[in-house]
Amino acid sequence: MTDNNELSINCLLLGKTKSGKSSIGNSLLGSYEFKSKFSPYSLTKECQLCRTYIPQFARRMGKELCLKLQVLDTPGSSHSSLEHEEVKHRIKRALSQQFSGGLHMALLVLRADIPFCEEDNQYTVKLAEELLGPTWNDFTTVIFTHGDKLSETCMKEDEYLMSAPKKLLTLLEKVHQKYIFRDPSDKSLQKERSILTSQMFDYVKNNKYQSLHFD
Ligand SMILES: Nc1nc2c(ncn2[C@@H]2O[C@H](COP(=O)(O)OP(=O)(O)OP(=O)(O)O)[C@@H](O)[C@H]2O)c(=O)[nH]1
Ligand SMILES: [Mg+2]
Repeated sequence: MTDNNELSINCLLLGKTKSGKSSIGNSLLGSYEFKSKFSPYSLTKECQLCRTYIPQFARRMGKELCLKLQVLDTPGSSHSSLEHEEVKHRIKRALSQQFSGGLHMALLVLRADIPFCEEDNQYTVKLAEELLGPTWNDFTTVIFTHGDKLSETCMKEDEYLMSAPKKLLTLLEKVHQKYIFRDPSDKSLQKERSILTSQMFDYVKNNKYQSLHFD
């Protein structure tokens, strides 16, 4: 996790197609690296790794630490042209090829504006379990996209969660209440990156900087 004056987070984006994975990836990187747009089909077909360095991310014992952030974008579950097994196979292969240094966090991307239905998301959660193994929940953080719809309706995050389906609350319990609401409105990519990375870093620290390794 810490190498000289460098911290590192290796992050995997997982979620249903059109949940906003590539868009979050771009915010994390602070630049438009991944293709992301409205479309009636699944846009991302291949896994793609991009990295960025964020200087002066933190300080330790008077020294400034830079964050090396690596983000793996992936094809989504319920893909419009790939079978579930093929999606899984592509992500599995990319994990072992790209994250030889281990994975610190998987971001499980859910749309805040679509009611959580277990049946609909079963492949997404299953994918996390299948790819990350029995401790998947220690390494997984739920990230809600379209959080801007909450501010549009003046709904607070805790109000949203209080009225959320039990299945969603059970999932959040499983991942030890690690969740982030994303609200990209009125923010530059850089500003959003700074908010997201600091929340992610807290979760990685709370998980004792552990990382998962793949064959
Ligand atoms: N308003 C709003 N739009 C979002 C948000 N996140 C993503 N979008 C939009 O949703 C659309 C799909 O986002 P993508 O990032 O392409 O989603 P994806 O999960 O990568 O989709 P595929 O690769 O096609 O499976 C794009 O038009 C994004 O701009 C969000 O938090 N708020
Ligand atoms: Mg995509």
